[in-house]
Amino acid sequence: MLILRAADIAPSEITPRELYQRRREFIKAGLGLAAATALGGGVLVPRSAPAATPAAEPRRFDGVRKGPFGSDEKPNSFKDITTYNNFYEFGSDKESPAEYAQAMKTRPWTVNLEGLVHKPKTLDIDDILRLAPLEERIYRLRCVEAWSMVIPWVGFPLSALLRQVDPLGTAKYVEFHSHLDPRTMPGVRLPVLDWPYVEGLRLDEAMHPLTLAGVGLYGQALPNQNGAPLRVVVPWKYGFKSGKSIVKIRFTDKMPQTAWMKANPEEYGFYSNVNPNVDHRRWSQAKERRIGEFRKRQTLLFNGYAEQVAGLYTGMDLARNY
Ligand SMILES: Nc1nc2c(c(=O)[nH]1)N[C@H]1C(S)=C(S)[C@@H](COP(=O)(O)O)O[C@H]1N2
Ligand SMILES: [Mo]
Repeated sequence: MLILRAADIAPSEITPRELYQRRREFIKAGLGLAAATALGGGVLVPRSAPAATPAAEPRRFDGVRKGPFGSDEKPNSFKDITTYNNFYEFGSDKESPAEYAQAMKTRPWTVNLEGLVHKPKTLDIDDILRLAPLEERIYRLRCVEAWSMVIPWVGFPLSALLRQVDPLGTAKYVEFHSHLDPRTMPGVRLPVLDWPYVEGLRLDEAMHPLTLAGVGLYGQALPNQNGAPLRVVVPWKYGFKSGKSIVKIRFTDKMPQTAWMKANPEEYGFYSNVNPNVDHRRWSQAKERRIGEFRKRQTLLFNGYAEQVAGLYTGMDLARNY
């Protein structure tokens, strides 16, 4: 996900002159563009900017039952999961989201469900939390950058939320729009992506029983840096397909133009199913490093969920539909 150098931004996205001018603004704003390396380069956000408000008492969920499809692997620690994050709106290095996302207000919070549906609705997050029994599901998360974690999510099947608006027969895709607030999100001052962060799934992928509306982890409400108060969790795809802090869900008949596809269509395809045999343009996807380990693990087709999801792609060339 490292499109941080001016040279990496598609020329169609931005002219050199614009970039030069905007770059000067970032420098004035104290947001230098750090040179990126192939992996792990990041935009440095000054440590002084928005004052971190003390984290409110985390909300614990009662009566969370064990859901299906859980991995029996040992989850990463709460600390790893909440301090090593990708949430570019809060800066593109792994530590920034834990600090800056504390300024994001997650109440009141509504989610608009619109587009090709019979009953468009705006739902309050506290009503969404009551739509379906909450489940714990321990899923692997495989980032496109070739690291992985195991996360004990709390959530419910996303299908229960999507059904609220009764999609039309013509709806074939769903778009997920993340919250955008330049006042609390220092990362959006950088032209890394065309904000807001937009992701998308085919409707059948979004309705699949593995796909979660994620609302928590380790038995408590999602920390802001993990996408509070509502995020998507699609465990067989690279992590960037799972948008955080969702405010809008739009049903369409056209394949959505996602933020990463717009930024670099050669590197980030619409499907982005985890696949050890289809390399990223700039690195192999055959192996991954589990956060907290040194040795490399083999990456599994569909991140180990082939039994559940391979049928969604019958007859499709996975190298072409990357
Ligand atoms: N809105 C938004 N959603 C996002 C991202 C982001 O930068 N912005 N990063 C994605 C990437 S690349 C990954 S790997 C996962 C990371 O989720 P985690 O920090 O909860 O582990 O969130 C995804 N969702
Ligand atoms: Mo990622």
